[in-house]
Amino acid sequence: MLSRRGFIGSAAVLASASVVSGRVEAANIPEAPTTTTNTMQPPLAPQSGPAYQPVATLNGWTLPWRQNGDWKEFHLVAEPVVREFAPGMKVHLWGYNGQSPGPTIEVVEGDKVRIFVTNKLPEHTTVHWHGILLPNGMEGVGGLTQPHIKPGKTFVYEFVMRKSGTFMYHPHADEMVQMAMGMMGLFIVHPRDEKLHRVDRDFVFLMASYDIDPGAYLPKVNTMTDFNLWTWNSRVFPGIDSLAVRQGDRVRVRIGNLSMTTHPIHMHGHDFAVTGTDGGWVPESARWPEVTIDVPVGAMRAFEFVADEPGDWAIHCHKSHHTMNAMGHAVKNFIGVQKRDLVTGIRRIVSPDYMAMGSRGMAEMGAMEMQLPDNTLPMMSGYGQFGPLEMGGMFSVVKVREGLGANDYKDPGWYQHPPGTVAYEVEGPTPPPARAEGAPNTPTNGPKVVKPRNGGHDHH
Ligand SMILES: [Cu+2]
Repeated sequence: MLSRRGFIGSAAVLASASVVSGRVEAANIPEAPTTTTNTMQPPLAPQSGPAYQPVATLNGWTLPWRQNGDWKEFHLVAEPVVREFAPGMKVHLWGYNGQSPGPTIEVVEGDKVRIFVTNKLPEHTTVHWHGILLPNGMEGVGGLTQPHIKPGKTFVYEFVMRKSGTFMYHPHADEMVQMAMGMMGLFIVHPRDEKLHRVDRDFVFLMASYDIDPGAYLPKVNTMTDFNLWTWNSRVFPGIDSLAVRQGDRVRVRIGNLSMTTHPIHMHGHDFAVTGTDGGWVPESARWPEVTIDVPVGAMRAFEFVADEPGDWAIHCHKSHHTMNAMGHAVKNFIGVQKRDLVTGIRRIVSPDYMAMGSRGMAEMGAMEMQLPDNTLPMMSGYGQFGPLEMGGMFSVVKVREGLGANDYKDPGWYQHPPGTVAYEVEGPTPPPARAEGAPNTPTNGPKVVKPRNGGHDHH
């Protein structure tokens, strides 16, 4: 049992004594819990020590630990896993304890943490504890600070949590491949003082990107920029859990970015304060208001707000291609082109399945039942109470409701709007759409622009 007195009074003595005992105990490897479920597991409330508010890992879970003397012991197993990105698509990834991302590790400032890492991958690995202050030899850079963990071997990491905050873990061995294969997890350290940075709900997720050909099960690991699936905790909309919030709750969202580009995460309906990075808590006097927070590559951001606005509020990456699933970027802009007139001819030449699309934008694809290869998600999908959402990728909904139970994270369904508070249609004459003079006419583009007969610059 961890005691506050022991930590504050004799931390140095305990640390040196337990390094010795650690070597002895290392042979006694704790069991490694595993899960293959895609739905959020109930947050793991602390059984001893400070009564912190446990984090809610979207579509994920928190790794149970074993108390062994002064040490909290965890066991991570690096291994091949199958992750469903959304119903209709499963991906062969590498992860930890049955899932990608791996389970969230959750501890308290001052804890002595011992993490066993077993490698069941076909190649060597290490685990780097991103952002955590620890002895150099414990930080997991293969070749630099430790020998690699060979397949079949188990290594032990031991360190004392010197500060609270929002961190992550990932390999520092064959990184390009191992991170492209989904190896990553969250590492949350709660303050020892229960009242510090206290919130009622604390959501966490990691952002990643994958390049998976339609119909394929394996990401292309060499892709540098042209990814086609943008994930939160290795899930895409509509497969991402909604964030159920009780009206009036103080809410924190912690986001890490292990993809290859930045993600400006935008939340509707509230403004929030940026309260933390993987470097620590932002001092109260330095917090700034936002509705969008750009999360740089290899970084974490935490923001907080009071959920005082009931409703279904979108939360999403503001790069619009990141709220879509795999698509062909080479598609031309056909807005205004009457492809319908050409389709019979094209079908004769190209394929009887050819479809005329894009003449009025791409929204029609949100509701279309298209023939897709097996194990492929539509470019955009998902339905709300008013129709198709035309989204994919990095998109979810913050559902603020009156009277939810504390720690009730179940999807509360769609928001019941009070009468007279939904945008509505009116009828009446509207002006014709604008069109540049001289641009070729198509019947869909409103009134004909009449060209002057002997219009000055036309020569024949
Ligand atoms: Cu993005």
